[in-house]
Amino acid sequence: MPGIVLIGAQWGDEGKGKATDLIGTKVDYVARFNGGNNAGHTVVVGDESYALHLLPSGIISPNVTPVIGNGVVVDPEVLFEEIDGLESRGVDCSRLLVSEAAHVIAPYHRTLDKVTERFLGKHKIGTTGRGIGPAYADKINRVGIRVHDLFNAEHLHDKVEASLHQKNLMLVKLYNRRAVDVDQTTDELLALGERLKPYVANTSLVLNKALDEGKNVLFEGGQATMLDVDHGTYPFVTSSNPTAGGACTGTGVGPTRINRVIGVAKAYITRVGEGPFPTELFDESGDWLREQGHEYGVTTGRPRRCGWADTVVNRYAARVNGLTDIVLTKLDVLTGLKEIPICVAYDVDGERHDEMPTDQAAFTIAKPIYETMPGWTEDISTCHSFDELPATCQAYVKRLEELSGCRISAIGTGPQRDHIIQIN
Ligand code: 2SA
Ligand code: GDP
Ligand code: MG
Repeated sequence: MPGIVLIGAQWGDEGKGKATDLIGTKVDYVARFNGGNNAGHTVVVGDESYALHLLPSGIISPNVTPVIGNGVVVDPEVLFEEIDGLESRGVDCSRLLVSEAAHVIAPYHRTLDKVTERFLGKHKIGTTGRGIGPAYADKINRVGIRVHDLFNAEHLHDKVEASLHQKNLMLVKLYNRRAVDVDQTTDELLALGERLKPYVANTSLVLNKALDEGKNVLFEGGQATMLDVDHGTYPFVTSSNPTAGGACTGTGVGPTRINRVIGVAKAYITRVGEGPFPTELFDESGDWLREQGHEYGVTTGRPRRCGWADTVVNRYAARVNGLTDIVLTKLDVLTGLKEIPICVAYDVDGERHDEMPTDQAAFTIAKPIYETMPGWTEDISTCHSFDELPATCQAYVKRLEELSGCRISAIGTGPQRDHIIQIN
């Protein structure tokens, strides 16, 4: 039975937490494969709302084993805060498995993230400041600390020394900061390792065995396609691969084990941080979407930039992820609009582009070409089937599906767990 990948099709915050939770009731394992506590997923269960950052959404469901894969960067301090917070609300986190090969975010990564952003000035990326980029940079530079390094004092000291050598030169000479102490950092990491130990496992082996036994595994992406370090709007991206391929490298499971790839897309679109965004609205429509959709960051509280649906982005996401279906969220937010524009292509310097330009200079100046659909005023949160939706609302969904080149299998009609229409 299946390996299902679930990813963000746009710039994040599409409602992946809710979509994961929807499928989560049918799965045995939920594995995160990229990013870290830069993610913010909201899962609403009854009257309770959970904001998850590093923990997989499956942590809320007692029958699911949540897994943090090798592709995730783990800040142990944040992990424990999140575990303590959930356990104080009665959520049992003892089932959690953390890959021994995942990289660790150390305090100096957080410092470097903030200092680098400040140093970049007008070229800044608008990161979440959680140390994500510097931790992945260390991984690629081969000076990273992995979870299994936390269990051997001598070995860890060696690794921390190697990792800090160049950074301390930079911190002191370039950023006018104090050097980070190797001994003290090693001791801090060893203490964190002690608490982490019971959760640590060979998660690639666990997940492959689970798939061999016919268990259902959901691979949950953090961030989204347009923030992918390879396929996103580089350099305004995160430092991992949130696209579907990342599910394999980020968990140690081969592509032949994936049976379904779900893309989560909002009925409009948002972005946080810097970078190009062709359908961004700078007028009152943008403010209206932000307020209607409560578009503020789950991790940092930053107001999200808002814009009309962009089907060039959706088509691109369908292609680079090999999407089998789309879960369309937040359709209810558009209720009350007379007309709803949909971006169907871009105008780049007078030339029409039906597909995403890979040249970022072209994407930065891309102007949306819109088609306009009639809106609806009826409350759709009480609709439980596609046929119950107002006719103009059905037409909007059908047009989005057609332009995105991918089947829409479910529609979010409100923030609650049961505000969803499944389409067979
Ligand atoms: P980073 O911190 O190095 O990953 O930042 C690099 C870029 O990636 C963007 N990014 C995100 N975009 C949307 N949502 C994210 N998670 C939080 C949420 C964001 C928040 O769910 O609301 O609370 O602000 C997320 N994480 C990273 C980031 O804005 C940079 O553009
Ligand atoms: P994620 O990062 O993709 O998991 O998304 P976030 O949790 O950061 O942001 C999505 C927000 O939209 C959350 O506050 C969800 O509760 C909310 N949400 C999800 N689906 C729907 C929906 O269909 N309608 C409405 N109104 N809100 C939704
Ligand atoms: Mg989010």
